[in-house]
Amino acid sequence: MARSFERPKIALIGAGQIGGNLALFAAQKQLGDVVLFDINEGTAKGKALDLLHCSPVQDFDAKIIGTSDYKDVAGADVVIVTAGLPRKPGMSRDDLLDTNVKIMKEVATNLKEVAPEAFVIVVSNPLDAMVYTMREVTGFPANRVVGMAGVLDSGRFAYFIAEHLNVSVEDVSCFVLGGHGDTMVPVIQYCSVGGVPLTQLMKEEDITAIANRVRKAGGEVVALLKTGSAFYSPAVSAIAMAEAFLRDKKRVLPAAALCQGEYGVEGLYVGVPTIIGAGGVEKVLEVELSDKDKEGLKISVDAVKGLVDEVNKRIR
Ligand code: TXD
Repeated sequence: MARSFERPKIALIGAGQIGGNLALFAAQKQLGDVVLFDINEGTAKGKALDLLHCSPVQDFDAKIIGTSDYKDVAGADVVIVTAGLPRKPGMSRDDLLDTNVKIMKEVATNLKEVAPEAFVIVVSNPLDAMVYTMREVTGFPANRVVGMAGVLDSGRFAYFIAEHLNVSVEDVSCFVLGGHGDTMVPVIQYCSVGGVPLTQLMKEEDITAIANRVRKAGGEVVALLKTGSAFYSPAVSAIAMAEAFLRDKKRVLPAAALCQGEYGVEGLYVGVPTIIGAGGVEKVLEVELSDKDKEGLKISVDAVKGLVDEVNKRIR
């Protein structure tokens, strides 16, 4: 009896701007079979069919289905959640909380039933509050519920540095800590270019200007697009996390992980350096921080706590 080499099953809850690109990138990397789920069934089915039409041209073998029925999500190995409203110009990520916490609760309730063993990557905003909601409602272990923000914010940080220094993005290493909002903390002391500390290559005022631009980079895209928020960069960032899990890459990636004492944080999801492999979030890395970054992280954690207090009023 031939063994069935079943491909991993990747469920994408939300088939919108980010969800559609998640499906394309997952298929192009042949990470597994894809289920595109959306309450708007036509969007899910139409994008799935369009993506299948790409497969002969791009030589990828993947089953891709569109659906609005959670039965099709059953047994997913990885679930990436983008269900929810995106920002419009003038809106903060926090403005989305009221609507998106209801959506997150609905998605989490269904995932608990149909995909109880999945590694869940939450993308929806306000990110730190939405991933907290996912974990609270599913009751999944902390290592199997994570939020995507740090890979995106650190990518933005790395790009601006590479652009300023006119060097390859491949040689810039950096990460961002804290909440996915204006209080995020680009950690300058650990940023390097080809192994050279950034502070030896750039003036302080230029570094500060880039750090500030990173904090506002999402809003910069929203202001230009006017109809929604960034979607290519969040999609590739979530795919990097899914790939680290599916291929047990033990990637060291910044991600919104549950802190249980690390950085003096208890019971909140905030952006921290993590190791992601087949065990999901296998470890939260606690690094030494300057007093300035410790203070910045505290401010960011306090902002996340305020959002989580609002979530608890709505899910308890
Ligand atoms: O770094 C990050 N984490 C952020 C996340 C980066 C950029 C955008 N971020 C957030 O992702 C954004 O603020 C939104 O909260 C989500 C999704 O953004 P996207 O741009 O993909 O939004 P769309 O295009 O509106 O897609 C959302 C889809 C849409 O097709 C809806 O029909 C669907 O979500 N939706 C649902 N699907 C399933 N179940 C429910 N209840 C539901 N409600 C809406």
